[in-house]
Amino acid sequence: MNHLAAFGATRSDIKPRHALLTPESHEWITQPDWPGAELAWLISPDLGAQLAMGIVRCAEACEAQPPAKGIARFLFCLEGHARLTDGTVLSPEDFCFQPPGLGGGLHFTAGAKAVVFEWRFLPRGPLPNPVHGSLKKIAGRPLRGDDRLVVQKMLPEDSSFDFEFNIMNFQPGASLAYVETHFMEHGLLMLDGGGVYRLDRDWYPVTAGDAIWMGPHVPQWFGALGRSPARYLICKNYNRSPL
Ligand code: UGY
Ligand code: MN
Repeated sequence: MNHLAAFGATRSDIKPRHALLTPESHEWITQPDWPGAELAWLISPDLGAQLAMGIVRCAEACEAQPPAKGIARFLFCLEGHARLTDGTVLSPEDFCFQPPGLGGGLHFTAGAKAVVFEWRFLPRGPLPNPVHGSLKKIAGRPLRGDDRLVVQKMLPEDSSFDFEFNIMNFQPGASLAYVETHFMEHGLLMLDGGGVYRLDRDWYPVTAGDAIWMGPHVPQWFGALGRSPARYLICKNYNRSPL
């Protein structure tokens, strides 16, 4: 816990179109459909977002029931293990995608921690199949030819998917090439390192464990600082028209 939190300070900042959610302000809850788990929902539709993003932690073994009707789920394992209904075991840096009504629940071992995303899936034709994988097996691609900024795409680039989930890897000093503005939203979790995130007209120092919501059209830019690489997991509603 950040000692300044005892004096009412936090780096969290909730604005109408973006939010920075830092660990000292996480509020842990329990939920009947996640028996035994504690959840800190960091992004939710109450903010104006089209997605929910949270951290789940399990002091003892715990469960997640399948998502509600029409809802898809993506989970990235941070610590411990999660088991899918088909017996697949996810370890740290492994992930799974569960389309609505497919993929079932999850079982977590004691000490497990993961970041979870849920959203109302936009079906166009047949649903994609559930996906699971391991980040270490996903090849990285330089973004716009910059080999100091490498993207790993965890889901297939197939138009049946309505969201993408990527890992962005920045060498120290690397940055996004320009200030992006786009109608798609983002949910983001810093995994390693740190830097400065520009959101709208605010510049925030960010570090591992920080989460960000970027609403539609929010001007956004990141520059990695320090001596070690910075890495974040980012989701984006894509493969869709704005109308
Ligand atoms: O895919 C993206 O829009 C990504 N480059 N945005 C970001 O990192 N803020
Ligand atoms: Mn973007």
